[in-house]
Amino acid sequence: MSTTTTDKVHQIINPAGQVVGDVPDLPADKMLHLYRWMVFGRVFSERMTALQRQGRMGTFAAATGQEAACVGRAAALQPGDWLLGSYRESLAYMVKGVPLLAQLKHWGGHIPEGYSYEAGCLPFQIVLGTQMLHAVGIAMAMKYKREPHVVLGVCGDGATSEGDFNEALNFAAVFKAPVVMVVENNGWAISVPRRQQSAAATLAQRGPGFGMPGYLVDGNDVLAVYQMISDCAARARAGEGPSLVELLTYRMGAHTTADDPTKYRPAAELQEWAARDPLLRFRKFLMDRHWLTDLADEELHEAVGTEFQAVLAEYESLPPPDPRRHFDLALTQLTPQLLRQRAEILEETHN
Ligand SMILES: Cc1ncc(C[n+]2csc(CCOP(=O)(O)OP(=O)(O)O)c2C)c(N)n1
Ligand SMILES: [Mg+2]
Repeated sequence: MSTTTTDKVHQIINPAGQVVGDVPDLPADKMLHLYRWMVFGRVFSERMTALQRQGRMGTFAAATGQEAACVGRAAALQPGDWLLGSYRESLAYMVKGVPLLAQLKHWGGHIPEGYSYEAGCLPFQIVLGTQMLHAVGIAMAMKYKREPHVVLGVCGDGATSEGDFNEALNFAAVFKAPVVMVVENNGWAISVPRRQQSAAATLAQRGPGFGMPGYLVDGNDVLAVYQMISDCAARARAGEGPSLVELLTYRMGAHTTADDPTKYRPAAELQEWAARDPLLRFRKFLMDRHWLTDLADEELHEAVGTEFQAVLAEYESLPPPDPRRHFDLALTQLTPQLLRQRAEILEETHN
């Protein structure tokens, strides 16, 4: 396996919706399945943000603008494969099989929720980069057990500055772990821009330094993401070792509902990326092939909204989360400070 990297960005559909690469051989219903998930992801991020503003949901991390990257990578995996990510992985986890209700419960403060061992997804990691170590660990277990599966470890551009990210890549390369390491470069780590994160021209360049190939992919092109992750997963499955894939995308919204990006981000940058919206270009691709019409697209948006509302109603009929669990599941012995906080919150919530 070559360990060179190329600065050429892998792309199949350009921002204008034109085909510029080899389209993967997928039937129309599979293409529409990818699109449906992308629309679902957009609606999910919008509604969750609105719910948080109404006091009906906890702090939430939207993935608006990152739908192609999330859907493409998760759809490329097979049952038995694992997908490990951070707080921005909700959509990808749902594509992999984590139920929407579990996501609502997670963001609404019910713990432990938001993941599923059956679907191959561990709890979101909040401590940046740690999931990359877990991904390599699971991959090594699969290798020992000779299981024909792979693990996808996903982190952000900011997380690449963590020691854990670099240790995980080194170990994976040395021991040829069946893992694909994905960096979702959305341009920002809260208020820190990508250029202040690393002096390297691309984050994909790190791969060859560790002895694995590194690839740059247009993360707003769902087919390019799907194909690259499928190819890297196939190589890992065949015992050819890990790869590093950098998905170039953009965080169109705030870091979380607790953030205001207008304080640090130029509006022109957002406009530039809005023109590369992943949904618009895939929609055009599907329409050019007559696989989607305006009417079918409208119906799809409606169906997705109805699906969200139905599960939301189920979620809102549940009793509120028990705040005791946040403390009691974290530590067997609470510190005096935590004991005090526990008592305070019980008083505030009349538990
Ligand atoms: C080890 C660690 N340091 C700092 C933080 C605080 N923090 C939370 S999110 C974040 C930015 C992460 O940016 P990036 O990795 O690019 O992911 P994104 O949020 O853009 O998806 C920081 C610094 C943390 N959670 N963990
Ligand atoms: Mg980022």
